[in-house]
Amino acid sequence: MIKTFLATDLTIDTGVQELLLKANSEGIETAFDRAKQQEPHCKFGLAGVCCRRCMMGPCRISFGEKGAKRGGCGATADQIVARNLLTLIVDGATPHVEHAREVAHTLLEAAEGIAPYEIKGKDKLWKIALDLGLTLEGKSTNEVAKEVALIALQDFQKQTGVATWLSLHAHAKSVETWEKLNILPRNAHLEIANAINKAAMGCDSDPLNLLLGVMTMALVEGYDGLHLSTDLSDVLFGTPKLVKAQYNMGVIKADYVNIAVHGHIPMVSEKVVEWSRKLNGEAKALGAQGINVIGICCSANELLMRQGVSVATNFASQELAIVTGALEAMVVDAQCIMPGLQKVAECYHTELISTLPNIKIEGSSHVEFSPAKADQMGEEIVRKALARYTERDMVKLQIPKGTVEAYAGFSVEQIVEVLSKINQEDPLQPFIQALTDGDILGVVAIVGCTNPRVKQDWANTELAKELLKHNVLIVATGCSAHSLGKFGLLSPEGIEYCGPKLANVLKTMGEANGLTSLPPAWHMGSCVDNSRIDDLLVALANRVGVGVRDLPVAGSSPEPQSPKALSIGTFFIAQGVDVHIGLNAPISGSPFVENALTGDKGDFAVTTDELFGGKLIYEEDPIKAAHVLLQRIIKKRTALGLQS
Ligand code: SF4
Ligand code: MSK
Repeated sequence: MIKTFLATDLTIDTGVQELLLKANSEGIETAFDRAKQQEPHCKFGLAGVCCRRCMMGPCRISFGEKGAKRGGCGATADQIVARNLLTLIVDGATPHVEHAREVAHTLLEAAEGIAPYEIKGKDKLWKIALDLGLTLEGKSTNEVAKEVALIALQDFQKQTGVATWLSLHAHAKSVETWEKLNILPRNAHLEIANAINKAAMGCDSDPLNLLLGVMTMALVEGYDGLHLSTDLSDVLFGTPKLVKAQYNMGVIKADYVNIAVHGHIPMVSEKVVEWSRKLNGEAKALGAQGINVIGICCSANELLMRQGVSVATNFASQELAIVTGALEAMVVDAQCIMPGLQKVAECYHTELISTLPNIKIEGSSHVEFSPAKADQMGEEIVRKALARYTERDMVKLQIPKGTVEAYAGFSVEQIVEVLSKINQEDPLQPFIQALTDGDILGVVAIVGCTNPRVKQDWANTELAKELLKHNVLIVATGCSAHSLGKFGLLSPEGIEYCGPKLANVLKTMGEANGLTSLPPAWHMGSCVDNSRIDDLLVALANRVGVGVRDLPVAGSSPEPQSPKALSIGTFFIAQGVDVHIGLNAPISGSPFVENALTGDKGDFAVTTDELFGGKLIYEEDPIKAAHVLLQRIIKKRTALGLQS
């Protein structure tokens, strides 16, 4: 428990600070305590030089003159680090690939009338169908949706050719690069199996070949993870539009039945919202004002973007939402769910409910999701929450006060619509003009997590503010977007942090759309919605007639926690986008791997900077990181002949 350090050292979120003190006084341990208990972290693990791939080991490579330079099988540090990185990227990409497959399967069953979901995103469906070369004439929505879902599922089966979702979305110049390097993926499952096979004991021991395998996995992540998930979720639930909601623990309401949704899978969270609305009257019969659904992590993003559901908190403080004593239920599906949640829930009346058939939590309740039985799941979950309301212990109730207004819903379609109010004929033109003139110096995507190893929300917000000051527009996803939301950067008032040129652009764009200004950071969605950022970059590159690698843009994950942050980052590096991380990837034990990813063009035998046009930048100080990104953006502007 927090004894030897202060809550103010752990997070800049004052609501979380208040709840950390409450947890401490009640004897409850959280991720912030456990992270401290793990210090100091194993230096071999941090450097990526320990190997557990066979029972001759585990082996580890020493850093100094003395000690082992090879594992029992003869593997070197370069080989071990490259193999570990490959499986780490598989760990990052696979949850998104499963996410995408589950959405595709749900769409298929919805189209067949088996799953109770209405297809809300008809425009998106028609667009995807046309892009796939399907004919629409004489076909019903469900017939087209079925054809699209079946083609999507081929991206998990086909043995030859290139993954269809890559062909749908990738920039031609990027594809040319990937083709030359022979790294184009065929189907997601095949490439995951191939990567695990490459990394197995006694298989691939060529560090360069292993790194090319990393880039193939990054493309699997990008297209059969991110893009496929976003596209088909938009088909099922609609494409996000500008929406206003609230942030912070204060969105949990004392006089309501509170249900938190946490995880990533929208089929689960959408049904919880639907059934909460249907059963709202039953909460009133219990003496509550109604049912209040609030979000955590990326389930929050999915519901915020499409339904305007408010957000309580992000990854590092997920357990603290329960410490308010006001949650009747926390519903979880997949990814980023801390096993520690159950122990905290047991200290309160909160019921932790897992939902996916193959993802269960020791000690929690389980209400199983399947596409066909989604309504039964939604109703049962909400009824469980209603039943818990009367068990609430009022002595333990403490909800930090105050919320912050935020705008979200910046899908590419919505951005185009916003810009079309300035130039209807050519909506991207005003944006490109502002970039060309330097009124927008560049665009940086701040994405990824919060991590109890870093002061929560601090690096995410400091980096954003420093870039805004230099007229760099921010786009954001994931838990980083939540950090920005909590501190007013998703609100028009946030333009106080912008340099004058960027502030003017945002005011002009906002006023054309009935707002005082657009927010300085555009919330583009959940982790899988990094696909939207990719689509925006491809659209800009196509409109200007350059490659994505030429654009004055970059990505950053200042507080990464999940391997997903690394697999997404690697996907953007494959496009030629520089990516900053605020905690190091476990690669420093291999000069070859570290240089390949972080070196400049011409620095080493092979660098991603040389092959793709983008590289990995590791810097813990967010202000220094902002300036490294600014330099890289200015370098790209100069190459395009633009003033800075
Ligand atoms: Fe050791 Fe080689 Fe086995 Fe790894 S694969 S544990 S380095 S013997
Ligand atoms: S939920 S991957 S902590 S962003 Fe997408 Fe947040 Fe990172 Fe999980």
